[in-house]
Amino acid sequence: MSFITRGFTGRSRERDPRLPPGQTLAPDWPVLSAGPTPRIDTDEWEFVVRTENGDRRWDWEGLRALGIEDVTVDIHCVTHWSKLEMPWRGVSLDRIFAEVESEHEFAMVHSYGGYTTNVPLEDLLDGQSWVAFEADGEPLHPEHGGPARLLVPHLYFWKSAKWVRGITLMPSDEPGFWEQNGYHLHGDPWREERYW
Ligand SMILES: Nc1nc2c(c(=O)[nH]1)N[C@H]1C(S)=C(S)[C@@H](COP(=O)(O)O)O[C@H]1N2
Ligand SMILES: [Mo]
Repeated sequence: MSFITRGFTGRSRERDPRLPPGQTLAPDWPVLSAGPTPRIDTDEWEFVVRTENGDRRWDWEGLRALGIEDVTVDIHCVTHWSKLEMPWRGVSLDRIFAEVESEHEFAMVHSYGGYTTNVPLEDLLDGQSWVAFEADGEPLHPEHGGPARLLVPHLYFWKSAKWVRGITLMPSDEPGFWEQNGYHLHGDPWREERYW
């Protein structure tokens, strides 16, 4: 009997199992940007994948034509806030990389404004990341990375580059902007890969 009682009281204090260690729920959606918000018109927007074999380029309509997906995911910021079950719309990186030939296995993600972040290709493919242009049922606000940002929800949110403009594939892993400033090279929230 004492086992059942203990289990019952324990449960009421239990953390939401969807929250990684050290995270708490955000009441709203904070804005975290290292610099000013760039304004990019979708008429001028382009997305470029650069490899050892050259560049592959999509404009706004061309990228969307690859196929738009609706996904509902949890996001986790290294500054300890999370948002659960957020609806997003975007194009899977699987669809983009289906049109790219490369031997390289590491990606540097580039943003309008100069931000960069590194992600191994194995964390971008197989339904794990998107070029996203809607969240919470609305076009992405410029402060949140509109017109388009990367979405890699299984890694800390600094990997989800706002105002994304392309990806360069590399033969080995190299640190991006925050990674050069002490953030972890990989950034798995379930292993608390925050800093290094
Ligand atoms: N281009 C760019 N992307 C970025 C950042 C940035 O400063 N510039 N900040 C990162 C960090 S540290 C976080 S936590 C999230 C914040 O996204 P949000 O402002 O939409 O919440 O964007 C990430 N992507
Ligand atoms: Mo962050």
